[in-house]
Order: sequence, then structure tokens, then C-alpha cells
Amino acid sequence: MKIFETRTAPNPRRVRMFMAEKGLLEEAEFVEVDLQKGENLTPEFAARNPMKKVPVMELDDGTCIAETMAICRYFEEAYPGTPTLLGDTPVEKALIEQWLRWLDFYFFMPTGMCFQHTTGYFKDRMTPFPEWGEECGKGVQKFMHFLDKHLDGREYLCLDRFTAADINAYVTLGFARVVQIRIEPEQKNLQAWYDRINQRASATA
Ligand SMILES: N[C@@H](CCC(=O)N[C@@H](CS)C(=O)NCC(=O)O)C(=O)O
Repeated sequence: MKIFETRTAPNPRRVRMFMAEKGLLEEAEFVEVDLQKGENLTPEFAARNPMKKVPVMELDDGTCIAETMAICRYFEEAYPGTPTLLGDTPVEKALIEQWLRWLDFYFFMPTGMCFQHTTGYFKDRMTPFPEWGEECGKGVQKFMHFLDKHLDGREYLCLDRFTAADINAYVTLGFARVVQIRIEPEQKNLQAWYDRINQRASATA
């Protein structure tokens, strides 16, 4: 299989970390896509993912699957016997899904909006509204306060073990640094959790 990705971009990073945790990095050939040059906007790329975003996975039979969590779901289901990151029981699966949605809507998306609208990185393909970007940045900081409180007395975000929720939050925190949003000195629980996840081999995958 092939995975079309951009090494510096946060969504592909979530997939890589997920695969690394399962020991599956060798399963795929990674193909670099230069987003700034618009390599994701070509008809050839759009044939694989009409939304023109990375990551996209192409299976050996030509099936293409886009969306970070859809790709992660594929690895979770297709490789039984690897560490589960999306839960084992109905309750675990639902709780992790709840966290993934919170993280996507209230953390990752506003971080992405802050990035796109304050840096103008994609101004060749969208109109940045800096004020909206700043507002989204405030939402990101608010969510980090929530995470810090939630992590009081907890080692991981959801359940009592490492899950995809930790991956998504960890990668988002790295992304937030690009727009100068960092863990504040008083956010000790969040910092301790970040340091814990940062020590995992998958963090540098
Ligand atoms: N919902 C998609 C979002 C994918 C996405 O936004 N990818 C970014 C990189 S992290 C991208 O390809 N941006 C290129 C562009 O917007 O032109 C997912 O979860 O995979």
C-alpha cells in the first residue's frame, strides 16, 4: 500500500504515530506530497482524494481511503493482534470516539483555522481572515485549560491506557506551537502528560 502524506503536516503525523504504535510503518510506502507547491491540487491527486487533502492511503487493489481517522480505523481492523488504540469493548470504543470528536472539533480544527487564517500559508487557495484566526487561537487555549484540569490525577486522556485520543491531542499540541500557542507554566498536568507521550518511540515516527 501507499500513503500519500506531507511529513510536516499534522494529519499525516497522526497516521504515522498510529501506525508506529502498532509496529506497522513498514507496511506502507510513504509518498511525499508538497502542499505548498500545490501537488495536492492536481487532477491526479484529486482522483485519489477529491477533497485534495493528505493523508490518503492507496491499497494494492487501487482502493483509496482518505481522512485520518478512516485510515487509522483501517489499521485497527485489518491488523488484529496489534495494540488496540480505538478501544476493545463497546464502552471503550464509544468513549474514545467521544474524545476523538472533542479533540477534532474543539482542539485540532481551531488550531488549523488559527494556522490558516493568521499565517496565510494557503492564501493561494483561500482567503485568510486574521481576526477569525485569532479567535480560534483563543478557543485552543481554552481547550488546553480544560485538558489540564482533566489530566489531574490521570496518566492518559481516555481510559487508563494510551489510545488514539492521546495521539491526536499530542500532535495537535505540536501543531499549536507553530502559531505560538504553548503549554503554560501553570498547566502542570498537561505538561506532565505531554512529556510522557513525548517519550514514546512513536512520537518521532
Ligand atoms: N479531515 C481531513 C483533513 C485533512 C487535511 O486538512 N490535511 C491538510 C494537511 S494536515 C491538507 O492536506 N491541506 C492542504 C490544503 O488544504 O490544500 C483528515 O482528517 O484527514
